[in-house]
Amino acid sequence: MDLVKVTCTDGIAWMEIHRPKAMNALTQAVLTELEVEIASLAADLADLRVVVLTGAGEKAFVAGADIREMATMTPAEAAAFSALGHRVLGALEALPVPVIAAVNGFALGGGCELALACDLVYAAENARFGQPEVKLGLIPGFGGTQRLARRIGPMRALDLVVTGRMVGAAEARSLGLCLDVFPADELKSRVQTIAEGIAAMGPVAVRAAKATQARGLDGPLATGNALERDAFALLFATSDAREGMAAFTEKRDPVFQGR
Ligand code: DAK
Repeated sequence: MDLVKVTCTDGIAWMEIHRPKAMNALTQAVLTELEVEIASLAADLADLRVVVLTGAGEKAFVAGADIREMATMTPAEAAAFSALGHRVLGALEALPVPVIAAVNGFALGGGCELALACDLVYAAENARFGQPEVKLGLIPGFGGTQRLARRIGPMRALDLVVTGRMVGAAEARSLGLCLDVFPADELKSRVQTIAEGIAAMGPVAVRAAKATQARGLDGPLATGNALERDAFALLFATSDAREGMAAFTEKRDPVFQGR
């Protein structure tokens, strides 16, 4: 245990993958622990506002699935491993609050896929992203052939997947793999400030925004717009929306209750 460390303060939960000697590579044990921690956050959502995922140490966010563990897998074991990864990343993505990746170094293979399952990605200047599975005679197994294309477009995604090349933080930003790049020693504090900014917004509205966008992207635009209309209207039944609009007209800061 203790391969994933979680601390939660004022509604902001930091989850740290903790295997620094192996560049935080994802074993079945790490993924299983991550699944337990995500389920535990999902079971106690009342005060949760934002989740931040990062890696222990200064070198790696996550350098991929653990190659040593994969080296002896049978096809059936590989299928189970891939299913576990998909389940965990799906659970992370499905958390109702925004999930931020603070990429503090290598985000390769399964590590890049983990970042892709996060809503917002920020990187340290020393971060390096890539899907190097083809170098091992493999393809991405935790959604990299799917989420990457959806996030940065199919041509840019396939370039990374078939060349296996690593990109630095600046190129990652220009590709749309991360939103912004910070000096390594500022990454945590900058991401914390961003998380606090989100946590100060109307909590019901923030969740509605995430859910509406995600559901809308799964279908045609007209369906997405209909979902937005319903969610927008529903927010007028919340005291937070009344408070937010009253605070604006009264020229004061809103005090949101999360209902
Ligand atoms: N797995 C296991 N150990 C790893 C690792 C990894 N992915 N990455 C690093 N390590 C370990 C190294 O083996 C080394 O351990 P010791 O030798 O000290 O015991 C330690 O971390 C420090 O690494 P280095 O000495 O190599 O450090 P460097 O700074 O020189 O290099 C590096 C850092 C990140 C560039 C290098 O370690 C590297 O290239 N690592 C491998 C990166 C990689 O190829 N990642 C993608 C993994 S493949 C699927 C399911 C899942 C997947 C695919 C299919 N199906 C079921 C179908 C996913 C695949 C992947 O993620």
